[in-house]
Amino acid sequence: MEHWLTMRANLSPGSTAIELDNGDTYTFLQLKQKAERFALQLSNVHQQGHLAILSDNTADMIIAFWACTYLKVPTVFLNTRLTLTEWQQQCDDADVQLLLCADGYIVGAEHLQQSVYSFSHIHTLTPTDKALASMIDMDSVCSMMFTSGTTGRAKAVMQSFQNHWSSAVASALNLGLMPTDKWLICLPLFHISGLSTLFKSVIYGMPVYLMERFEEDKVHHAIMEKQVTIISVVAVTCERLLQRLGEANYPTSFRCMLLGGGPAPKSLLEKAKQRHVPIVQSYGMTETSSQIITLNAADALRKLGSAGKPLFTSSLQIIKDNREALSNEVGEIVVKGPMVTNGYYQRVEANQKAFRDGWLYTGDLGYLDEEGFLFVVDRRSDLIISGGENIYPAEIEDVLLSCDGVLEAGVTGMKDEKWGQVPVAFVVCDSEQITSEHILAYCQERLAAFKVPKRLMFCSQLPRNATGKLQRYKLKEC
Ligand code: S0N
Ligand code: AMP
Ligand code: MG
Ligand code: MG
Ligand code: MG
Repeated sequence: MEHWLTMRANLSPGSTAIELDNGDTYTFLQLKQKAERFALQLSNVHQQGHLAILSDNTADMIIAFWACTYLKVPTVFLNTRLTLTEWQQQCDDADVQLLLCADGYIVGAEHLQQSVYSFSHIHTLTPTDKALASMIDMDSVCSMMFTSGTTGRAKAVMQSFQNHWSSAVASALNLGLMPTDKWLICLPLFHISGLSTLFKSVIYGMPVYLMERFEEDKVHHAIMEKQVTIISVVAVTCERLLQRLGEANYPTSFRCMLLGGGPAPKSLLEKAKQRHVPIVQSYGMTETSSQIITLNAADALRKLGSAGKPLFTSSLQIIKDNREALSNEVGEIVVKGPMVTNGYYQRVEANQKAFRDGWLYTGDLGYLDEEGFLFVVDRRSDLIISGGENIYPAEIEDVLLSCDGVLEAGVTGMKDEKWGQVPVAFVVCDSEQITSEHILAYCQERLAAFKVPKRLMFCSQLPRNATGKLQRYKLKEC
């Protein structure tokens, strides 16, 4: 296929591709020209290998990403909330050779072993005369993002152009496409929730309204005043927007608030219903290149609480004891479709476990009602989701165990008003001298702030089964 951005710049050169909240705009032609120029500048310092981007949502980040596609280089997206140790691990795991970052992150990122350049530095380089890609190889890897998967530490999910294409098309076949559509991005572009909107923009010829990060006042203002028609949210940001909305109503042109990334509390859905907020519930993950199951607007109220039905071209099964579950019987959610990843980068064992006969075993639990609507009842084993960010207990336990004096550690999620869930830790220590301040400070140096346990409990032993395996679900009884 011809390069999507090139094709779009030919078809709709003067249409808006990006609108920023400071009023700046870029047309598709400008975006293509800037991406091509950036690619040629970048080719001075990038010869081969994967390239990582570390940035909040900016136009430069979008330009740098499309530039990578013109160089046929897979982009590894790093979460800005992580620590240097975590970035280093992910860069190493994903074989990153070079990292590009927003100017604000250069001071931290400079300590990485990879070559590191700010976007501003690349802008100062003289473009080379390298030949840029005119075509897209649909089967090649376009992007990589880390997620915890069902078990173990973070793994890089490889998303191909085919995956992104299929996701964007399947979404449009469900939500429809209006000439007036403008999709607001306030979720991070380093998550698929944000990134997927960039493909929709170029494939549909639709403007995105880009925010550097989520701020409820600015998002509220944009929905009220800037003719935004669609926004993607997680439960926490949805809640904050509904608070901000108060007794008011959004304009009728605002047609979809796509909610995903974790469980949606029934109370939140009820509140949205009262305020006539057009919530569209969905289920999806990094591995499915965004939503794969979505509740269409027509069923939204009738099936409140359901994540919906598979998008066109995808399939869904509930598997229990190696057979398809009956209606209303809970089992593992298993999905298939052209938007599903081919696997985790260099993780043979994890791939064997997650993919069987072309189906992705998600590790999440759910059931289908008589009409085939999915209800998600529990997430993948042990996964904690805090404000849409994944926290895998084993990762925190490893850090705790590496702290001098900590003999045993167990981490579990606890319900939290603000974040949905937060991690709490239980430790067994070899002396009473060791303080929780010391242990938490140790964690802060090594873990993103949202992963640092909100509470630390000292115990004399942890719940284990006969073979000595930690029983995390029993931790709360400690
Ligand atoms: C919720 C967000 C916006 C909170 O960030 P905020 O308010 O900007 O916080 P900061 O100012 O950065 O920090 C203030 C303090 O809060 C702590 N903190 C920040 N985030 C969290 C968090 N998540 N949990 C706990 N604490 C947090 C900071 O550490 C700081 O603390 P102190 O002051 O102590 O230092 C932000 O977290 C956010 O953007 N979350 C959403 C991330 C996301 O997009 N997740 C989805 C991932 N999943 C997918 O992408 C697959 C599903 C999917 O594709 C999808 C999902 C949603 C919608 C649509 C789709 C789709 O299918 O298209
Ligand atoms: P991520 O790992 O960041 O890609 O997030 C995907 C995970 O979020 C899924 O595997 C689920 O555990 C969870 N999730 C996504 N959508 C829903 C939903 N509608 N209800 C409950 N959990 C969800
Ligand atoms: Mg360096
Ligand atoms: Mg994740
Ligand atoms: Mg903030």
